[in-house]
Amino acid sequence: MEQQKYYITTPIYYPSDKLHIGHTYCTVATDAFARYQRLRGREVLFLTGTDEHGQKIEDKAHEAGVTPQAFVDNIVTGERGVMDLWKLMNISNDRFIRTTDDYHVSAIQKIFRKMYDNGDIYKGAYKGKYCKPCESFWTESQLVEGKCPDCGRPVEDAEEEAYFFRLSKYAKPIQDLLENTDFLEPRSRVNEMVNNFIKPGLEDLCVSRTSFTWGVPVDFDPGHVVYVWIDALSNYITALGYDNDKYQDFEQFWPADVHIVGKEIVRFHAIIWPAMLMSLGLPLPKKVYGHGWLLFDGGKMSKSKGNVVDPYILAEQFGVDALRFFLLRTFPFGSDGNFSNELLIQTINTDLANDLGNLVSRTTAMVGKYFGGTLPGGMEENTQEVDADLTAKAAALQGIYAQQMDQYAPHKALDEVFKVIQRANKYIDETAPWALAKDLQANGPRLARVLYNLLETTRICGVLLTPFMPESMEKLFVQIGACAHCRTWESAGVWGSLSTAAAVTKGENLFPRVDAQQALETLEQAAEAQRKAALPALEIAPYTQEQVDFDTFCRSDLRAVKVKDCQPVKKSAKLLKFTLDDGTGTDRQILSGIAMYYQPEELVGKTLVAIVNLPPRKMMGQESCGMLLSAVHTEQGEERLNLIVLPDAIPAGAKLC
Ligand code: ME8
Repeated sequence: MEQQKYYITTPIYYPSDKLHIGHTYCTVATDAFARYQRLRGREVLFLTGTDEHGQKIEDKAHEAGVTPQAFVDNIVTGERGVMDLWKLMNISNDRFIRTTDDYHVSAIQKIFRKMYDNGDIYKGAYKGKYCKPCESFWTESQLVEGKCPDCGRPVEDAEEEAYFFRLSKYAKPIQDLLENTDFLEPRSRVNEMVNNFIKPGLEDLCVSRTSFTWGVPVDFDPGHVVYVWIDALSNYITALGYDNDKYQDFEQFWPADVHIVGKEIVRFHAIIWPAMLMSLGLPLPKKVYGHGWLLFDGGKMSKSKGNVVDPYILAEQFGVDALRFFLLRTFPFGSDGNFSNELLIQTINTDLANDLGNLVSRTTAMVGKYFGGTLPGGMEENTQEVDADLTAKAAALQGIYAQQMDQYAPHKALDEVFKVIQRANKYIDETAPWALAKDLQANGPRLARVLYNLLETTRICGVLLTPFMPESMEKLFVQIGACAHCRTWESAGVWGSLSTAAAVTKGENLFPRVDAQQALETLEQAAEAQRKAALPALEIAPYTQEQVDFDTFCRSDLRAVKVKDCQPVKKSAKLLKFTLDDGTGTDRQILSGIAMYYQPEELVGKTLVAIVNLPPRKMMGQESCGMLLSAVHTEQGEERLNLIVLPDAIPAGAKLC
């Protein structure tokens, strides 16, 4: 067994909003790699966490009226927060770091000081644009039409004291690292880094801020907080115990085997991070892998576009394993991919329900039906060409799969597994076990062989699918009677590991077929409910700026009126027809658009307020003489109307002023 330490990380997530399916993609992929390495017998440390400092979080907390710490606590540890999501998705991280953890904060101060002491961090001036009324510094690119993005007023050139990191000093070694090693993959990202960032000239990096306070204070100059990327990138070593006593694994696990990151943050991981490590005199990670994005309608998912896909809704609807599988089966890991619910359903139905699900249910059902759940002794040898083809493909699968997984190509590894699953389904058609079963006396040994070959192929595929669908493969192993040894990596490379006397049971259907139309409707309803819940709880109409003079206002004749009768108006969903006592002795008829909010009979006898000197007008062919007053507001996106109801003691006709 290969015994080797293996350290793998995801990016640490910004808890500025709830996480979406794009974040889930990255974490599920890293989890599958971590589980794959564990399966191979390596001692794995899998780290994930949250990156909780910075101006964006400070601003969001301010908007929400809470402290930044309370804000991030809610998103990280609160209900349906980051930690809940990883638990739901069966993420097997060994450690979770929060950059607000005390041990990390003090380690960052030490790291910053080390780079200052060795001359790689120096004090300089940050040139930018300043908005005096807002007391805010902006960079050129943050301005909106050259003006302050907050208040829209003109800005002026200004300088702010700041610390800088000598990134320029490391340009050459980093270019070497990128061009002459396989540090960064996929390879296409190397050209992007070198051409877009290194060749135009690497400038020193501003690594402290004084314009906000939610960050790690520079301990020898407390007005400054450490730039959030210096703070965030260092998580990969502080979480092992570098410059702190919380953990003691740095010597054992550093350098990392791989940092899995999204393509937009490759720049930080492939340029700034190695430069920081060089400055600290530490070994570099062995690899940075920059995966692609999940797109939605061709664009990036973002809250502002309102196209974020909630992993909770999908996992509840389709199951965690089906969702994990879909993400890694469908999209080539290094490239962008277009997410859609239709594609998700199609993948579940084709690969999981049809191919894998059918193979398992047909095979286990036949072992039960023909042999009562255990194959008889004395099965025939593999004699036919179809046997040789299936067994050779299944036995060779592990090697091909490993090659793909080692190259961070889970979609290709899964493709290989499914080729074998499809081969096995074809083998059922070719060998026609139901025909053999017609004469068990004569064909029993051959039938047992056929079914064993199917069970064994299923087992091998099951072992290799474990990193992707851990829970479902546990169930599969129980159904085919696989012992503990038959679930190991070693056994997946050896044809014939499953005992011929394994106890087979046809259990629950592992992957039920999804009714596409029904599922899409349910998803739409869930998304709609979520959109509504995200709307402001209560909204009132904006106040009218234009003033009305007193005399004009007083010309409106407002009276108390008593409801004598109230009826729905034919063919109108909105209108109710009121017969009112307005104190004149003659009934007044008013039509009002409130049928959605009241039953007519509940209004009879109530004292309401009407404007009585509006010119009469016709509505649905009936005359309306005046208007009833209501209070209007919006609740969860829906307009609400409440009639103004006066105390009963007020007589009909009383004037309101
Ligand atoms: O970048 N498809 O955090 P983050 C695929 N805090 N991946 C996506 C995605 C999508 N639609 N949307 C986001 C940060 N991601 C920093 C990291 S590490 C020291 C600090 C991925 O929460 C994104 O590419 O904005 C990134 O790898 C990860 O989610 C975290 O993004």
